[in-house]
Amino acid sequence: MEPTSALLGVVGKTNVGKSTFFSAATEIEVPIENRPFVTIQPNIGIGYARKRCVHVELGLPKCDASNSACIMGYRYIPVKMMDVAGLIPGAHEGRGLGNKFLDDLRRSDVMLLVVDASGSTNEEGMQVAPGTYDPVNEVKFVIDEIDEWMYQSIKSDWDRIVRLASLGALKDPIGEFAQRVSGFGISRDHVEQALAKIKVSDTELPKLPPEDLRRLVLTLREMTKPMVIVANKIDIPTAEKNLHRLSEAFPQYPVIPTTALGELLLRKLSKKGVVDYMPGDPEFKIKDRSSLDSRTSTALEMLKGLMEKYGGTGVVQAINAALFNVLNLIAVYPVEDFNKYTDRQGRVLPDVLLVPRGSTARDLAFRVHTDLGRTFLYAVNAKTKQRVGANYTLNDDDVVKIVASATRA
Ligand SMILES: Nc1nc2c(ncn2[C@@H]2O[C@H](COP(=O)(O)OP(=O)(O)OP(=O)(O)O)[C@@H](O)[C@H]2O)c(=O)[nH]1
Ligand SMILES: [Mg+2]
Repeated sequence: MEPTSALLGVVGKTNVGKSTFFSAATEIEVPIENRPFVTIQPNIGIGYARKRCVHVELGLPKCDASNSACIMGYRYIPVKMMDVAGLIPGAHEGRGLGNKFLDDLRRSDVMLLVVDASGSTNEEGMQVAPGTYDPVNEVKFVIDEIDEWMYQSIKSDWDRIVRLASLGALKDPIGEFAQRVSGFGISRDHVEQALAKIKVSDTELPKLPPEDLRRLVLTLREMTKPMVIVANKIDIPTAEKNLHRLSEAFPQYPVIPTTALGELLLRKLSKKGVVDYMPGDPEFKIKDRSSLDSRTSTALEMLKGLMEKYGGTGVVQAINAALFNVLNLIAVYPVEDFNKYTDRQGRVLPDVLLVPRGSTARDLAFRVHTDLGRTFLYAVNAKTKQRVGANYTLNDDDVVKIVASATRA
């Protein structure tokens, strides 16, 4: 299955459950331990967002999902995830494992910032009595370290720009700057918008004092590395009181109550056939009680209550929040036959693509194939059977046939 083009980066303090979250989401076994700095090399895998499949709305008995899975009417849409080493305060000065490893996340589109909402690990990731460390503080220092990482890497390129400018060899400061930061997924548009936001003109750019460069980098980070706060360890009672504190302190980010440990347990037991659970469900059923020891039984009882309260374990909910709320992506189903909703091989709704809200029919054509985009003639909205033009703005769950003069290679 081809994942969507988005990359989700899993970041945070050390020993808060990043790898547990990653493992639960991707079903890849990775080292997990209750001590700081277990992860050193990044873990890369595919996680899934979940969305009601459009075949249900269309009244079809089933679909032939191919680039994603459709289970019980839900589409599981693959997305690339990367879990990296953990941070501690001062990482930018080389403390702990430093912050250089964040370079692996340069191209990430959104970050899942995992925080120990229960406050049972201190700044250094060492275990402490639950409720004694403040997760608001944790999120603050992690964001500061991310900002510092971005600032330091951009600053070294910046010094080269300043040198060019002093030699009178800088014709297009914005273009030069944008090119140097493009590795972060920052475009010229982003740079222009950020400069407008901090009220700096392009000619002033090469002469920016360090504080203003810092503001520019911060603005660019906010624009290009949006975040979801994964408030993990909600299975520990001290987490509850911190949830609204986190939301209050960071109103710009969704805060998703999560038990990565709970999701991991459910996926394992579901594979063994002990529980009936689909990732992202708000509940599960125990199929085979006899195979459970008393500890697992008690854990499941507690998990049941938690999931009722929060609507699930939070793992799939966090991925959904990242893709649908933060990145504002919508699902679109390209088809060949707009009456039968099939592709050329007669498969029903095989593919779903995630595109930014506001994308047009022509944008979709380009996503399917460059030739289709270039030779686009018109599209058909399969739900209404109406013809639409290149500038038609796609809606979530649209089913679309693209008609172009060059057929797909
Ligand atoms: N109670 C509870 N413990 C959790 C949860 N998620 C992870 N843990 C525990 O937290 C500890 C650290 O988990 P990891 O997933 O290794 O943490 P990490 O953030 O990847 O840590 P580093 O890679 O070392 O920075 C382990 O003992 C996990 O079992 C959770 O939701 N609830
Ligand atoms: Mg880890």
